[in-house]
Amino acid sequence: MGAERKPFPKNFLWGGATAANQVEGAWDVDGKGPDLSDAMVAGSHTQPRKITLDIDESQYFYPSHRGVDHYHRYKEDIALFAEMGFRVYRLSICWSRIFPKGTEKEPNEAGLKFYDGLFAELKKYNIEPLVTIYHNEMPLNLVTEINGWADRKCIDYYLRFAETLFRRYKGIVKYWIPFNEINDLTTGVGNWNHGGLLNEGTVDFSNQVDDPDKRYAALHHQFVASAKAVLLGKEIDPSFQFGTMICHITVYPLTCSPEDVLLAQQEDQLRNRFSGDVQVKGEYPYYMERYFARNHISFPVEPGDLDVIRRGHVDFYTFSYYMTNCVTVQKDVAQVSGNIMGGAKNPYLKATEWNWQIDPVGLRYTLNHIYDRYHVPIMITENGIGARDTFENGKIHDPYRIEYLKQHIEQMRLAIDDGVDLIGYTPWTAIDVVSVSTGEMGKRYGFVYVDCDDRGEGDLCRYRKDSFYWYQKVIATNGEDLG
Ligand code: BGP
Repeated sequence: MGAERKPFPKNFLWGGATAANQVEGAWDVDGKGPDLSDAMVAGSHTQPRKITLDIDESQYFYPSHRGVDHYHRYKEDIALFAEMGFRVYRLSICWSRIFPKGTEKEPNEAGLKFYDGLFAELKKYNIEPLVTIYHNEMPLNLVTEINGWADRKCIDYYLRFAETLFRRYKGIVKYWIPFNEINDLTTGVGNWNHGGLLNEGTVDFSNQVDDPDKRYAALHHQFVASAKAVLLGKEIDPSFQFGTMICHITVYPLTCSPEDVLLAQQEDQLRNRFSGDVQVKGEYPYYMERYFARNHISFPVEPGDLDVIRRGHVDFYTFSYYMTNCVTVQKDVAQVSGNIMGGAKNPYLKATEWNWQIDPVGLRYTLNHIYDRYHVPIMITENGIGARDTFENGKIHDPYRIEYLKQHIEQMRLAIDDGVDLIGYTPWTAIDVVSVSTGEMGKRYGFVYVDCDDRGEGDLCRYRKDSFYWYQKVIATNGEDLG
């Protein structure tokens, strides 16, 4: 074997990602029903997002209602993605646009028409769609009627939605992700937007009342729904490829004390491996049985569920990667925030304004960690930096974003050289979108700037950031020229 550095594979899928609830807007247009994101009021890093089941626009501002109006501007947006050279675009299909209440027998044709148009536009530029079927867009009706995924009936409603998409987009979409960040339900923060679970007493997104029995029942229902979707999808079109999507919370022990190392292993099992093991290996891992028993957690598993999970495993592994955290048995150590959960502060890393620690080397570590365990192709389906951009005379200079992405891509290249089968990269985000955790527009991730502020003010015009041109060059050189 030669020791020359391995390049990015020739057909590497470079692109970008968004999610319907953060980008589309048009929340009540063409028959769309409200989804759970539409009930989330704008907040900030310090002010939690209120959840209001009765949507009251006269009193509150709900950023998803207008999003960045991708619904009406998708042609312009896709042309910009094509200009960057995207080979893949990760998007989600909004459930409540297709089944406004979630319970209908027939889909909403106007909703499907929108996605017909969007896929036609992608095809025009030869951009491969990567579709997330469920990305926080549960019809609000299912939340109020059956408490979301806590109810097993949700599996059938979801499958009707998935089947509609499989039949309609057979031959158009090949790559499917049944659930975004399915492991978010291993934390209390996942209750609302991942599980559609609103326990009594919850008033905002950051301080949710948790009921672990219900939460793990919901997660189990999602595992079963995902496996059934895989089996059904492959029956409809055997060339479909399905991927898990894990919010990868890479954890380090804060010190080399064996207690910290053990704690880091346990956290990794609970947060990352558990959901990956169920979806890729098709089995509930041994350590979770003990975790449930020790924590007195129980939820119903019906006969046949484990067999479906075993047979309906996915083909590839995808994950989001923004930061890493440390854990320790010590008390009173400095803390940082992070995606879905924070942890102890790592003295070797810097953090963003939102206190998410930046760790490019951790990405190489994570890629090896995952590949070593599963040996399936991997895509990084979210990675990026939330930052404030300054708009001056039509220009946005964002060297911090270029630096962040460049360092992460360098580590991807090293991981490929380590032998990891990395097949794609869709950074978060293709274009500025509404932030989930804070509801702000000011926490920007995109290559394309959208004129819209935290109160929804702005003309929504699009502008190319410096990172847009930089990424265009990265793609054109297949990751060789990182600037
Ligand atoms: C992930 C979600 C995305 C996205 C991202 C960044 O968990 O899948 O939808 O929003 O986090 O988080 P935030 O928007 O809170 O900055």
